[in-house]
Amino acid sequence: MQVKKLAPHFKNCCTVVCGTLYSVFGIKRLKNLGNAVIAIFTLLILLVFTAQDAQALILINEFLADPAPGLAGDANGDGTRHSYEDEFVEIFNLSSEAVNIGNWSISDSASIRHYFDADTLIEANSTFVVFGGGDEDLMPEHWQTASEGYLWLNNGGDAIFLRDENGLEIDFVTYGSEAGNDQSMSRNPEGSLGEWIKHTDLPNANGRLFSPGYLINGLPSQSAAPEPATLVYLAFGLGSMILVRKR
Ligand SMILES: [Ca+2]
Ligand SMILES: [Ca+2]
Ligand SMILES: [Ca+2]
Repeated sequence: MQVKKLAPHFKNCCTVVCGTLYSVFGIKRLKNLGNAVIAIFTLLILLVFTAQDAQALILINEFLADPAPGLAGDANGDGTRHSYEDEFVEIFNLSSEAVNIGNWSISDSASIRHYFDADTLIEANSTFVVFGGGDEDLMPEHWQTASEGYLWLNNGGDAIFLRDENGLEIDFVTYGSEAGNDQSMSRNPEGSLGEWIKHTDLPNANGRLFSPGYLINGLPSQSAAPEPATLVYLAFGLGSMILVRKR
């Protein structure tokens, strides 16, 4: 299984560089019109990259390709076990701000299986779940059903892609036959970029086959993924220190 990680690091570097440029050129000689233009320009770039960083902190956290037989496989809780309707993909917002994922998509290896409703919000440090199907009247607000029919997650191996409204890949996972064991696959720790394991192997799973819409062990340590705001403050602080030293 693989996770695309390079884009967030690149964006974080750009955020620091832009923030420092703004602090040095934008504050020191603000009376100079040319430098004022540079300051505004770099600030706009900073804001753009900060917004994109928030998107980069959305990840695929859990998926169920193979619902167990009988009611044990009724992941969407509608009282019926269905091979395709009870499949699901759970995503997680690792950032400290809500993110609009309207018109984002989920695909398998064959085609797009779901478009998120317009203006869908995933709250900070929260999950959002897409099921293959089921009775939407029974579902919480942070659940949706696949807009294009089912999710069609093959039990013996497949891929899942999460893309934004522009088709930019936010996260993906590829898997093999390990996902065909009557239970979901989950990140470990949950809500992180950690390894994928069988759900029952999660700490404190206590035999639970899935956990759509929540994390069994609560939020992971935030140290593995710096908040965008932290990076912005760091950049401004560094720039200000340089400015003071030059005065
Ligand atoms: Ca399946
Ligand atoms: Ca069901
Ligand atoms: Ca879960």
